[in-house]
Amino acid sequence: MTDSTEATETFAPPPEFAAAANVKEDAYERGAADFEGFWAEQSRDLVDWNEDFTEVLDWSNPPFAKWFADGKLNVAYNCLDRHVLAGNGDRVAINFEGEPGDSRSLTYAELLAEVSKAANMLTELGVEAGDRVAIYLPMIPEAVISMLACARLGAAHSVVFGGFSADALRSRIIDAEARVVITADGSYRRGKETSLKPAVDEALSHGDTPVESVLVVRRTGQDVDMTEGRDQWWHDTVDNASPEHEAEFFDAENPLFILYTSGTTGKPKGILHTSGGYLTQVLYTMKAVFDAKPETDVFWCTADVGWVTGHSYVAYGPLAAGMTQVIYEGTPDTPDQGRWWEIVEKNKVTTLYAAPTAIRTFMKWGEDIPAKYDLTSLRLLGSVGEPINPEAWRWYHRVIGGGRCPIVDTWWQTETGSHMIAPLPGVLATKPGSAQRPIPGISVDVVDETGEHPAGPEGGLLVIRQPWPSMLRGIWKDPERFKETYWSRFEDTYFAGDGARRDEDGDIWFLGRVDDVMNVSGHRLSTAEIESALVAHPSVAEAAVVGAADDTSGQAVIAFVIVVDGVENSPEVAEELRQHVGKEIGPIAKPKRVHIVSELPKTRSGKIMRRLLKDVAENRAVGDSTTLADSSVMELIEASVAKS
Ligand code: 6R9
Repeated sequence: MTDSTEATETFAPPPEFAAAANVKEDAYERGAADFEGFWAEQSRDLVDWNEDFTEVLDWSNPPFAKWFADGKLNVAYNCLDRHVLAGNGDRVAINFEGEPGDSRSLTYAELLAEVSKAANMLTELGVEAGDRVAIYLPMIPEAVISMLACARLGAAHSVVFGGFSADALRSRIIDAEARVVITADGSYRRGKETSLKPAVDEALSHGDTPVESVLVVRRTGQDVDMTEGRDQWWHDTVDNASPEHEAEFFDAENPLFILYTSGTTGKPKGILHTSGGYLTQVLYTMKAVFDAKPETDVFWCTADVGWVTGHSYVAYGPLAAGMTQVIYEGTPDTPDQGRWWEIVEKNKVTTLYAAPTAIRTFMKWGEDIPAKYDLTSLRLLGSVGEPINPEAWRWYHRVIGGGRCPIVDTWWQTETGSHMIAPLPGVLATKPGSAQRPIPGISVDVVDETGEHPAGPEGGLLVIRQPWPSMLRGIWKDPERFKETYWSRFEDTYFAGDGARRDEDGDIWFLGRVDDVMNVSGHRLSTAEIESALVAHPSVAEAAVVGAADDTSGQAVIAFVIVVDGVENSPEVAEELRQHVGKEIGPIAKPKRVHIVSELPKTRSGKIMRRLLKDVAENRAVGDSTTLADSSVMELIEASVAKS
């Protein structure tokens, strides 16, 4: 079978980029020779430890790892105080762009003062080291300020994405036993005011949460109900608190945050991350993968703080690295489809980190939109969240990166805490569609179903062989589920749940979640591969493929496709696309049905929820869609499928 995703062409880093890169080829060897020694060295180099550690890794009770356990540090101190003490207090930490066009800049000294005030206020509310605080905020500076204030106090935050429902918020508050909720009246999205506070009121209305206090940031000024004795305005309390706060130092394994992530089924898992190891690998990947140059770079990670990418590469990574970063509140098409590029031009962004789904949307809108802006400040591009199809990769490289910016396709998970597989941009010639190699100090394999043999050329399962510093320390309050989900399939080996294969150069290509691998008449087909073939057709803007139960073939390939403007929704077009896939990949991959739809169901982190499409394809009632960015999408899809 031919492979439509394979790209023979590679892109060597520009010589100046390679020469100036922070990390060179020798890092791979050093990481492989002695991974514990390697990570100890990175940690001492990149993290300010208040007390040095004597033991690097304690793996005496797998899968429960401890890294740098007897060291002491404060994560917020590493993000703030140390930069101010080093004389960089005047450097801009955050350039905030509000959706309506307002903007706000915070230097490191100002951010330290804001975080100190918030820490003092949380202390007044009784928050102590070891407690949990729920954060339900839009993408405004107070989200980062709140996270860092918790870290400063040694309290763990549980950020709940602002697009989640009151129910989702309530169950997460209860599971984490949060005492305080930090929220806002609302925010601006798509040119409109959205509200958040009513969802908090509803979540707390059952009286079954341990929440004692709610802090409310005023963002839009809309009317909100304030419950006496429970709710207080941020501007009445935090703003009046003292801007002085002395950081205490905590154990390396002190919990930093819990972040809930939905499994394919069942209740969301509270992924637990701790401090010293997490910060070490987040900082190392800032340096190695993002080639962070804090004096000159302007970093923009477009992810929401409600997602792990917003934790590691908005709240912690860029700040711990002392960089200037951009935070944007709203949607890419407000007030028009050039908004992102206007932000890049205005802020002279050097490093842009985004999801493939956003790139494909921009492709659909057309390259004349970014062409109107000066994007020459960009020097490095990143991709995260799902496999980036080679078409989108090339477009990103050419249209956004002007052909001169390396692209780092970064594979990682909420569970891994930071990048695991990604090219070092100054070292490897990058390959459209491949995340390529584990970063130095990380050891992965692609194995067959038994776990005993390397997978063949058709691919297999991705596993991680050794513990890594930013690995999850468990599932909150559920050690059994932690073992069962990740460590039971293969002994002492982390099972990631992703399908992958290696090409002849040893480079890794992701094939989607294992649950997205289809089996049609005994042939293994990847959803990602067929989607890539569809997206490569000039009529297609976006595609999602699922395997639906089929009497004859076991599973049948069903495709949901968004066509580009000007192409009509007709049986002829659907048939042409079927034939196209057959031609590109092989007749076996030809979708049984192609549904042309106007939207695809996506989470706010940009992942297509194939599970829901599968429900449609198998004529079932659509399952839980509460994590969708826009829950009305499923009705639109069901309606267009019914018509076709
Ligand atoms: C960071 C993040 C994790 C899952 C992961 C995989 C998919 C993420 C990817 C990628 C291929 C990449 N994924 N990045 N697949 N190439 N560069 O996305 O965390 O929300 O926990 O999702 O996302 O399937 O297992 P999370």
